[in-house]
Amino acid sequence: MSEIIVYGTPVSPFVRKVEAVLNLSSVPYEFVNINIMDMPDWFLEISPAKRIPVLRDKSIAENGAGGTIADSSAICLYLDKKLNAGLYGESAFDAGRVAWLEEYADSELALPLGMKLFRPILFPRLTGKESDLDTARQTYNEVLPKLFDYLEDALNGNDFFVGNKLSLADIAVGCQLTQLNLVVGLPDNNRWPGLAKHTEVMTNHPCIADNLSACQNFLGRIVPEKIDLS
Ligand SMILES: N[C@@H](CCC(=O)N[C@@H](CS)C(=O)NCC(=O)O)C(=O)O
Repeated sequence: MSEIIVYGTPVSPFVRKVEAVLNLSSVPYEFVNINIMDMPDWFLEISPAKRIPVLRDKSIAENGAGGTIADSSAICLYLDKKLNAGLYGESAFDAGRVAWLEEYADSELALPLGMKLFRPILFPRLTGKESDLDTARQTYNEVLPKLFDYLEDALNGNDFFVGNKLSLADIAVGCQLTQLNLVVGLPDNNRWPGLAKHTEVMTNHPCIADNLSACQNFLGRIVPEKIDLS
């Protein structure tokens, strides 16, 4: 029996991030699916912000809000401390950079990528309608390039963002950009070669392999083809 429960859906990049951290430390966990369109009351009690993921550590409390943490960043911080995972770099400055790049991925990148590209492609199809490709195209061509420029510079020719070793910054950025890769593809290799390679490496990383294959199973029926937004 696993001590850890993750509540969410694999198609959330924030859930993917938490699963990646657990997998990197080979921690077994139970996954409880939550439908974000219709969150049950018991779930809202442990997710006051009405968001996934939430994590329960049964060694703290098996029921109620007591043994739970909401928000992927809070969860990953907890797991890093609990498991001694070393995902915040080696110095105080590294830890600050990791936290900043995680925040950049989770807000600056996630907002347009999730709300103005991924959802406009996926959500209409869930009810038999056509994707809103105008919105997705505008985000892809007018919003994301500036964010990709910043991330390409932040990589600075390295394979990883901080201390040139895998950290939560890579996981956070990678979990967002794998979302793009699921429905559109990698960042353009000609414009952002470092970021394209980084996304490819993260897409193939064993820590998110199971999550991505669950996403592909689900998306395969709804968005079977990669969509050209250029
Ligand atoms: N800052 C939160 C963001 C989580 C988030 O936005 N999750 C989305 C799914 S990707 C969600 O739960 N959305 C609920 C909704 O749209 O009603 C975190 O890092 O966990």
